[in-house]
Amino acid sequence: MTIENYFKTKYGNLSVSNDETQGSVKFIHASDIHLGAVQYSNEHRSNDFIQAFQEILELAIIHQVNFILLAGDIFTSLEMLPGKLTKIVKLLNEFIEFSNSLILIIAIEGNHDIRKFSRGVRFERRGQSWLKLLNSLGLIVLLDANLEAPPEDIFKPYNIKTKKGGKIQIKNVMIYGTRYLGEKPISLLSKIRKGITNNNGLFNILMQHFGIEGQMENVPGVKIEDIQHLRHRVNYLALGHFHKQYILQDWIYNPGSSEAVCSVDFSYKRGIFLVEVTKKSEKFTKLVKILHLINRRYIWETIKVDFEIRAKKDLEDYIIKRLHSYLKYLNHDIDPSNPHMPILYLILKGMEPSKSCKFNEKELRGKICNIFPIVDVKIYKKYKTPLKTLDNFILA
Ligand SMILES: [Mn+2]
Repeated sequence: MTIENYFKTKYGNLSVSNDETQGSVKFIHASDIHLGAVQYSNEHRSNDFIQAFQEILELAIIHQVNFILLAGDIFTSLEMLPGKLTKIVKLLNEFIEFSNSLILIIAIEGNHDIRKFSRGVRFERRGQSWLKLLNSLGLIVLLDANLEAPPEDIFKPYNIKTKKGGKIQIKNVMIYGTRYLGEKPISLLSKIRKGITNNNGLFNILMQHFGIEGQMENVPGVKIEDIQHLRHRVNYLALGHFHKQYILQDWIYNPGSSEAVCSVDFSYKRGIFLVEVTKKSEKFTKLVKILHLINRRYIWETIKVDFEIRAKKDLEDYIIKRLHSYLKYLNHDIDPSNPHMPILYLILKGMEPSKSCKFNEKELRGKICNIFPIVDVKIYKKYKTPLKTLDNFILA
């Protein structure tokens, strides 16, 4: 993962060139990479998110795309260790060098890019993000619009010198983008429509960070009927926000998160889109392919405790004995940085063990990771509440 000159070492024979004779435009659409996520405070798990980003950059080289779209939540919060950011900056520098600056990375801010939780308090000072830093270093193109301006000035062309703007044209594709507009962006979306030039002979992409209502249970989103007015001006709505992948009405695209940010994400269809846009006799056609990323493997196991255990050590021994039989198929000869080494979700069921069995979860996780080729364990206790015995009634 921290190999020097990663792209050169791996793809030295491949050269990225700007083939002007090619009539089509190719791009990758990814979102919700959540760089900086420290899942279960595990170092290997936190590297998985950078690894997923590296894989997106690799796929851009392999497929020789013209640009990469990152539709928000590229970072998981403003809290980021310098070592992690150094890795990301180094990766971007190497990518730019290897691709001869021919593959632009175009991004917008998501809700996570601007959020910081410090000692449980939300960080309120607006306007800062790691994406702004990467943009000022010239490593990415960060788009944002001025929604207070008259329609013709809402989206100014991105200026390479000032590093500001709300739209950028690459061949015959125009990409528009804004910052995160909140959970209810409806009124702002009609302003956005006015800022998008219609019938310009270009393929219009709009990048936004919001979800469509109904695509994820119990998660608020924008009603699909409320964005139909954009359809006449936008050929491809590049969304981010919901970690579950969906494609709607052949113009709304949400790739899902690149890695699983929480345990439920593992069950969602997720990945990135590889899109090819071709113009033939004044009409655009697009071909959208779903690419899957090599994510961290995961396994769920359930252990039922159906007899009375009185000592902590007995409970731990029992769990480890059961895991020996469940996990014997796992390969012990792989390194934890290898995403094939799984994360274990362990459910404990059955009778609730007595108070004397209360184990230190961190300690048990450590023990399990030492014995088995497991990168981390997350333990869920789903015990039955003990039945009231006749004695309880008498004492009560
Ligand atoms: Mn997200």
